[in-house]
Amino acid sequence: MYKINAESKGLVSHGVSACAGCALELIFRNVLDVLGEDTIIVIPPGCSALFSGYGKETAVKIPGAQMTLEATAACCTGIKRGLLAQGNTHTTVLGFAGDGGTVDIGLQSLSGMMERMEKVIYVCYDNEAYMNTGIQGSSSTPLGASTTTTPAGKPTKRKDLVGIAAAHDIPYAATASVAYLTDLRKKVKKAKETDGPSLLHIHAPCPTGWRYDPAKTIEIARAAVETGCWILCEFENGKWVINKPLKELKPVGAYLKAQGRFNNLKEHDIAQLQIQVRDHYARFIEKAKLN
Ligand SMILES: Cc1ncc(C[n+]2csc(CCOP(=O)(O)OP(=O)(O)O)c2C)c(N)n1
Ligand code: SF4
Ligand SMILES: [Mg+2]
Repeated sequence: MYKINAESKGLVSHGVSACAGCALELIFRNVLDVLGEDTIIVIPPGCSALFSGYGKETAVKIPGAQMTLEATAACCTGIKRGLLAQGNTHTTVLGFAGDGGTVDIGLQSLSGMMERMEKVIYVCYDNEAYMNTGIQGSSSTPLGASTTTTPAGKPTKRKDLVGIAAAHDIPYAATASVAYLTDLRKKVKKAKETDGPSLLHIHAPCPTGWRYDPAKTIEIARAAVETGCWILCEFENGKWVINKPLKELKPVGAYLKAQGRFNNLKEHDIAQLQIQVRDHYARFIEKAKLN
């Protein structure tokens, strides 16, 4: 039997094993708080798996399974189909995976789940690297960021996960940020009410891997949005919406310089990144206008 700390409030106990200042913890608590206890969670290896408990202890007060890194979405499908076979249409099935387990290793099973239009909520908390195994670069690591596999800075851009979900024409996909918790919680609620697959891509600043002061997690998350490095958007029933359209983006320099993983960037690299972020944002606005 797993032991849980039943005295703590909410569906996640206190005293979890995440690092100080970890955004994943905030995401985990808020997502479960909105979804409620009639939820089954599937977690692959990664920081969220250790967060949820190890050995004979768990921090999470709902049923769940730890899956392989490849198969979160496939496992969610199996659980959902099993519930439906029992006549249970009310229990929410939630996949909760990191960026590596989503945009790289679990992408095939996620694609299959979306193509089959399974009624599953899939949350990718994105700390922009394989943190749990020693900060290796993933295909969600942004251009220029130093990781243990890209020590001189990642030479390529990141994948666009919400764009990939939209290409499957699922009914609801969105990005979110811990700096905008009301918006995040509203999106989780929408995902719960969606009749079909929904995907939430949530920015998860990680003081350990990004090398910044753990007290600054919300500041860093907000700066990512204000500079256009993380765009808050929704793809709902075929239409794109930018949630906080910005007339002017803040310069990326302060955001990058606050994080040790960008220490290797020279001023001309930052200038190049600035152009790339502005271009990406402008293209996104054009895409939303095409609705
Ligand atoms: C197929 C496979 N490759 C590698 C691993 C080893 N592994 C376990 S956790 C992990 C990191 C996962 O990274 P991410 O999904 O981004 O989650 P994070 O640790 O950043 O929270 C890796 C590579 C594995 N379990 N399975
Ligand atoms: S390594 Fe990063 S994501 Fe993982 S628990 Fe620590 S702060 Fe959170
Ligand atoms: Mg990760």
